[in-house]
Amino acid sequence: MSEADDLDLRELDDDELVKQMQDDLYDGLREEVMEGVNILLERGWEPYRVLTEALVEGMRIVGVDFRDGILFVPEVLMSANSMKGGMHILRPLLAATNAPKMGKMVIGTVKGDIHDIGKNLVSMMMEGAGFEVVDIGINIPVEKYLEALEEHKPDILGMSALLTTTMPYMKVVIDTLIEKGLRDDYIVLVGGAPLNEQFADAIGADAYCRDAAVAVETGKKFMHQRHNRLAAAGS
Ligand code: B1M
Repeated sequence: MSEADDLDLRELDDDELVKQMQDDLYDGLREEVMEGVNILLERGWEPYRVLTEALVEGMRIVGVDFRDGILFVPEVLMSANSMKGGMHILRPLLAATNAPKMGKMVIGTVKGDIHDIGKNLVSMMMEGAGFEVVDIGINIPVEKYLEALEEHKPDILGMSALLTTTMPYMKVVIDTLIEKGLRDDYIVLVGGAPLNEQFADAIGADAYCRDAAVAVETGKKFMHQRHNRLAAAGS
């Protein structure tokens, strides 16, 4: 019997439980992570707090040991699977909203890149803020972005990249939009751990979003500007 089997998560206080959940995420124990999420919610924690303090922080720790060669792909996949278990519980809570409809976003992770946890979080939080989100998935080539823009006619195009080798592909997408005379039809927001504001400026995106909360604020800000411009043009 493992140590995790012996432990009754309900006997832990909040700080101990959060620490234990981060350890369980590290060890890829999906059921335990999900149980921890449910206990924190029962104790009155806001879904966003559970997400950031227990899950996102846990995944940050995994990332450090992955970088340092202590954890390898199979283990990190199990951590990712545990994180997704927790997100599965939080998703309807974060997406439940009475917020007025803000606009529509198409989002995908760029070609060559299969990281999707950050993108999924952004999608959830944008939905929670009243955006309609069309998530077109991972490893998305420019043609698929164009198809989705044509089909869904969003206000915002969101792109995610987690690798230094894949982030330049965002420029390929933006340059193609420029070539086709479509660039000004969309607000282009980009995000992912290796990006920064200078990179977003350099590739011609409208803004870099450090995290999902910033993506929501930035999306809202640009939608307000867009509505004001349309109102001014109509008056
Ligand atoms: Co990968 N991986 N990985 N990985 N992985 C990183 C990114 C890495 C930094 C790890 C490390 O070395 N420390 C490193 C990249 C190094 C670099 O490029 N400089 C790396 C590597 C090297 C690799 C492989 C090449 C490993 C290998 O095969 N040898 C390989 C590449 C596969 C590929 O894509 N082609 C690989 C594979 C994997 C797994 C499959 C095992 C797994 C992904 C599982 C999945 O996503 N379903 C994985 C994971 C889990 C990670 C780490 C540990 C965690 C990423 C994550 O989910 N973070 C990561 C280390 C790290 O980032 N610290 C790492 C949690 C998430 C909430 O944060 O994704 O940053 P994040 O999203 C944030 C913001 O960035 C922002 O908001 C989000 C929410 O707040 N944001 C956006 C993100 N996208 C946005 C889009 C927007 C707006 C905001 O649009 C509007």
